[in-house]
Amino acid sequence: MLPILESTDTRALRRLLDRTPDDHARIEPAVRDILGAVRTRGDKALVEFARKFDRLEGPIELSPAEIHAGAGDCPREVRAAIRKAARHIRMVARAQVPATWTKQVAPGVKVSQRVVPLERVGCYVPGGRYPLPSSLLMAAVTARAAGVPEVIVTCPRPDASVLAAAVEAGVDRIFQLGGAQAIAALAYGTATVPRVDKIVGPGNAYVALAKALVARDCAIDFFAGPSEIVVVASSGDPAWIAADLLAQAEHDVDARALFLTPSRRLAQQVARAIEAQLAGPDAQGTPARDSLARNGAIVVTRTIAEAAALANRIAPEHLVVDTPELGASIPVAGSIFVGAWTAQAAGDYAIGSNHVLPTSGAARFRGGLHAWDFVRVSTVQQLTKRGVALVGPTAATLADAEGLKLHAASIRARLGIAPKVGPVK
Ligand code: HSO
Ligand code: ZN
Repeated sequence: MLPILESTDTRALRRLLDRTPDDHARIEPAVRDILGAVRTRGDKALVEFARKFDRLEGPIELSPAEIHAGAGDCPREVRAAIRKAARHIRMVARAQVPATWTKQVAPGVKVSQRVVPLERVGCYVPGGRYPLPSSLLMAAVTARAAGVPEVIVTCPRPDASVLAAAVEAGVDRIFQLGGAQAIAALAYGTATVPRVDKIVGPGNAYVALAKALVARDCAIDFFAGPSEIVVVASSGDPAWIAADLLAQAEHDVDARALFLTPSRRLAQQVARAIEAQLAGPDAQGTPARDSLARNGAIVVTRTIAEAAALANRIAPEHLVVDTPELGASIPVAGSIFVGAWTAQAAGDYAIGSNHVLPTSGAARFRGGLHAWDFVRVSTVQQLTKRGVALVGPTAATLADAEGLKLHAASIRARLGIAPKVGPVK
């Protein structure tokens, strides 16, 4: 039975909140070795690692003919669902693309925002327990919608559904690579794999650490680790709440599912519903029970406001609330699902919002994967003679205050005050 904790039990609560699974220190030497080997030995190292870690023999890259033939094996209804989900994701991503604009700051002082897509991005698609065509769509469709001309995918074992998603998203190239070696290939490039400007997508601990380690040489999105869900509600259908918690617990033993409520009665009903659903056929053979036993909990709070404050401290990947007002009172979450009809797992696939989301508290400082992740936003500025006459004196005064005389001189030159010169040696 899922433990029901009291919010007044500060010790139990702290144990629950402090639990950040962090085996990075343990795996770091191995990940560094893999990155170094791919960097120095390129394709040779990739082939060795593919054989050793993924038991893969074939060529690193799939040909366009192989991609299309494989995608053709995907059942027709799955392909139709992929197409529809992609359409929704595209619609949302297009709305996200930042606007270009021009602002007249003062007469003759013009500042514009320029938005330019990245040249080439790499989407990591995990090849773990389940094939994840939905994760490919979330990354690749969003990249394309942002205008990225070249989108490449790495996936150790792309099945027919992943290939169909790649075709739908307009992916250019697919490499059968997984783990830290895939990240190294994307970040540094090899003879076969081109170096990318940014790597996005979720992965296991090795992938997450490899992304963090290459981040000095290649942009990355963020830490997207084991799935998390926090449901905050004072009312609702216990079977539906239980189903949402179980759905994310299904991903991984490290997934985390929490229910925070001021209603003791609802807490008990949800605990019973979880037990009943865990005994059902769909839960068999999944990590859901282990995941809940390790990282799950129901917390009974004194008030709904206390539950909201607790959720905010957790900064969950997915937040599920029963009313819009409650959602508004919890600003720190990766993605927010409002109302009983909003099945959180529908958002994993087909609502159109992105499911590549920050985990382990990273929602404190950013939201999910977004069209912004695939563009450079720069400013372009232009002064006229009148413009420099307006802002030049202010700038020169500040340059003087900082003691940067040559800065000041370069500005005053435009104001008719020639830079000081000395004898040329
Ligand atoms: N809930 C996962 C994404 C996913 N679910 C893929 C099903 N397939 C992380 O947000
Ligand atoms: Zn999911």
